[in-house]
Amino acid sequence: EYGYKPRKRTLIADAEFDREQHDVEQHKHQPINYDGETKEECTYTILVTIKNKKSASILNLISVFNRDGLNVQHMETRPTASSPTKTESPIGLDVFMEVICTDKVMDDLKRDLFQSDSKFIVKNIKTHAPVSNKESNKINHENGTTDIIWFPMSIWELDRCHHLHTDYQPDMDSRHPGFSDKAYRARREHIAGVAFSFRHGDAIPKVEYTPDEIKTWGLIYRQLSKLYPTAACKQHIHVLEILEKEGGFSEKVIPQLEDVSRFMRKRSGFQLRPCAGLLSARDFLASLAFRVFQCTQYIRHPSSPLHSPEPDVVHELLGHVPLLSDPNFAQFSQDIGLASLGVSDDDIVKLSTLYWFTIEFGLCRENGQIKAYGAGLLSSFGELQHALSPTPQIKPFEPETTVIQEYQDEDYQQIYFLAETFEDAKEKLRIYAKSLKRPYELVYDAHTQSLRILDNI
Ligand code: HBI
Ligand code: NLE
Ligand code: FE
Repeated sequence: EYGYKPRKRTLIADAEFDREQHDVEQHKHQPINYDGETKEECTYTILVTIKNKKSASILNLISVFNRDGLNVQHMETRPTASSPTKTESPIGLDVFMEVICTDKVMDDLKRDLFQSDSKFIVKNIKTHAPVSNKESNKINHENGTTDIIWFPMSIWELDRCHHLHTDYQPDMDSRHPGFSDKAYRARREHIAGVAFSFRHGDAIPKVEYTPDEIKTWGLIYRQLSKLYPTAACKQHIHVLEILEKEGGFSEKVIPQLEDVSRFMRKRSGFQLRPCAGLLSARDFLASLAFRVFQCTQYIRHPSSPLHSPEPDVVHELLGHVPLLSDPNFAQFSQDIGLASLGVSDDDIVKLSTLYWFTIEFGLCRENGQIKAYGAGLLSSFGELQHALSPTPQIKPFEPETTVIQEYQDEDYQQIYFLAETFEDAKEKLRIYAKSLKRPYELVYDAHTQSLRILDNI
């Protein structure tokens, strides 16, 4: 039995999740004073639209940023999706900047931007500073404009998609089985370090697993292997067989992510990148758009081997990896990722729910029988049996109804969704994705692993 009931990972919390404020890496060392103002420099992300006027050029904008004490780290432009105001001609330029400066310099900059004769529309300024008691960093802009949310345009930019849900870390929640286990917490921190220092293009560093960790892995591996022949979908069984023959999978060793990633790249073009735990849904889904799966590298606490409320290396390697190595399923996963780029927080919640009931807890039909393809089922001995028992309710997978289904992640699911085939699910997702309000029409270019904006908008 597992005793850990994590805080309900509600959909609301996810929607309200502020990406910057949870960036563990960036503001550990930011001193704040009692006004909540950072004395030190911090990082700001700024989104400005340049209106399509003669006097409003990008050089003009840059000159506003050219000031002492302001360091531009990154700058990117894209055509504006919609008309900045109803009377302007439709095409403007969105400029996304990342700058480092103090509060004081930022205040001066804002003033100058707002006073620049409305050549520019300041859409969004956010700080990477910790929670401050300033109301909000968002700018309430003119009617008719919407925030354009930053998203990665290339696989290299996934280095910025690492915002963690800190409340699931073993040192943040007293109900976590590893909370009072100092050695486990230290271990988790060490392995988190690998993820924090990883940059796209690096080989994933090896983790030397301890005999106890390997014991936990072996125990779960043996138990699950008994259920797979009757419970797992054929794609999972097929790839796991190959992983055992060629990929070094066995109950005796925990496979290294770099080796597994190489295997996946060969089979479906998916690859792994190490992450330190549960990420924000937006970051997690965005990486799928580039066929990158953010993968934890630590193993669950030995006190609850047969069900873990959070992802761990067992869940990723036995649950996700076999299916992500299947080309059809890989395409379905990438499609969810592509659908998520730049959409509203509400739509992110819907796509997370869709992800939850398919990639995590999906059931499919096979020769008239019901099988599991969801990774959360395939990595949990307890829930896999539960899902295929007569107890839970089973509904057909239909994006419109699936995305609004409520769920909890404290315990086994009460409801599962049944897909006829991956092909069928993919087609339904494609139609659903079209209905989402998108800032840009995007196409994925597999050669460069980046996105192109279609210029017919
Ligand atoms: N982060 N590392 C990691 N693994 C997940 O499975 C995961 C996540 N963040 C968000 C998330 N899943 C869910 O919100 C999905 O429904 C998208
Ligand atoms: N419950 C799953 C397991 O025990 O492996 C993990 C689910 C992660 C979302
Ligand atoms: Fe998962």
